[in-house]
Amino acid sequence: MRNFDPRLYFITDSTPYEEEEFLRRVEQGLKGGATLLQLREKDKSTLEYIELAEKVHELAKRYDVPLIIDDRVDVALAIDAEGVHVGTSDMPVAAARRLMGADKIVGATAKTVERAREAYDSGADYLGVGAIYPTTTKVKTILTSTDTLLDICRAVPIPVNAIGGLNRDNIDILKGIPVAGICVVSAIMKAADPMRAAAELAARAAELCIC
Ligand code: TZP
Ligand code: MG
Repeated sequence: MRNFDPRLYFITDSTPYEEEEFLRRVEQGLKGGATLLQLREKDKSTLEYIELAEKVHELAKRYDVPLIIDDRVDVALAIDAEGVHVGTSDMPVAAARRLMGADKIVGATAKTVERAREAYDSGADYLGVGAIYPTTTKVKTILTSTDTLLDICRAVPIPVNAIGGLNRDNIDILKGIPVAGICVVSAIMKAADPMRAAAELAARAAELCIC
């Protein structure tokens, strides 16, 4: 697995934007200090997903930030992305690891200690845990308590990131919980100034997170 810094994990959502504006916002997030980037597309054809992923990968490489593809191992392999993220109803972690190989990053969603242990045992490099707060991003999720988040952090030796409704005004809820980083969509993607939002979050995450 290649090295990665999970501190500020920026997950994209292209839904409301023309491609040019979407790519501009992604670049602003990278410029502001996102340390890890995920392309997350739910409604694109395979061809559209690959074409967008290639463009986003070019940007990410310019900022030396690893690109993770949500859900689609085939898309990740097709563009030689640095990794893939699998959710609870996506491909099993062990299969994703087999297909991606040992050198790529495989991330998984976990909402319980049991799932976290299973994902770790199956070869996951990091976990996303949440939703910590209700989210406006399109996702099938349930709220995860900070107690469960803490239990998961203690249960596995890989980085654990908190996700869901997090922004600069509410991430203090993570104080005292040994998360490796935060994952955000809206807090950067929908910000009036995505670069500034990312910079503020990066600074807050650096204070809060244990990497
Ligand atoms: N998984 C759990 S919550 C979520 C995902 C993909 C969306 C997070 O988006 P936002 O806008 O940061 O709440
Ligand atoms: Mg998924």
